[in-house]
Amino acid sequence: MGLERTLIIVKPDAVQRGLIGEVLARLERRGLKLVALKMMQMSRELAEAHYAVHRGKPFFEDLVNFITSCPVVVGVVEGPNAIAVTRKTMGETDPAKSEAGSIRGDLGLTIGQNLIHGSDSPESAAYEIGLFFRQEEILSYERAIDRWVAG
Ligand SMILES: Nc1nc2c(ncn2[C@@H]2O[C@H](COP(=O)(O)OP(=O)(O)O)[C@@H](O)[C@H]2O)c(=O)[nH]1
Ligand SMILES: [Mg+2]
Repeated sequence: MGLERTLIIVKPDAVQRGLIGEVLARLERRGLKLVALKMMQMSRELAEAHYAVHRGKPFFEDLVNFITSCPVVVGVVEGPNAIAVTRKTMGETDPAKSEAGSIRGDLGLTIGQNLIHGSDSPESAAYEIGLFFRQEEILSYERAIDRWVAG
């Protein structure tokens, strides 16, 4: 049960639909700890770096246009197995294939508008966190509930 950190982005569709709180609340309720959080407008350059692994795919342009289309909320969450736990809480990439109970399965319909990004591996988490946050913006702190969610 390794303590991990992962990058999350509340995407433009969730921002526009007034679901920032709902999306973050689901991660918090899971027991994950927010250790960095900000609202920002992603530049094209940042979006292309963030989605570099998808460069050349047919949906790349649409994806960059979408993620830069309005402000997003970017955060780092921490917890035991945070990368996989966040991905499970998000659901599948395609909301139509996501289990009910997941963020995408409860709140989304189509792959282009799937509400949330979460890093998919320790390597991508390290890369993506480094793109969005300086070391000093990531906070280490104790919560009284930590021993009740990860004892
Ligand atoms: N329109 C479209 N968007 C896609 C497709 N595949 C992936 N995407 C978008 O690109 C994002 C990144 O893809 P991927 O890393 O595979 O999925 P994720 O890690 O679950 O977000 C997804 O969240 C979708 O928003 C596709 O086939 N069509
Ligand atoms: Mg991905």
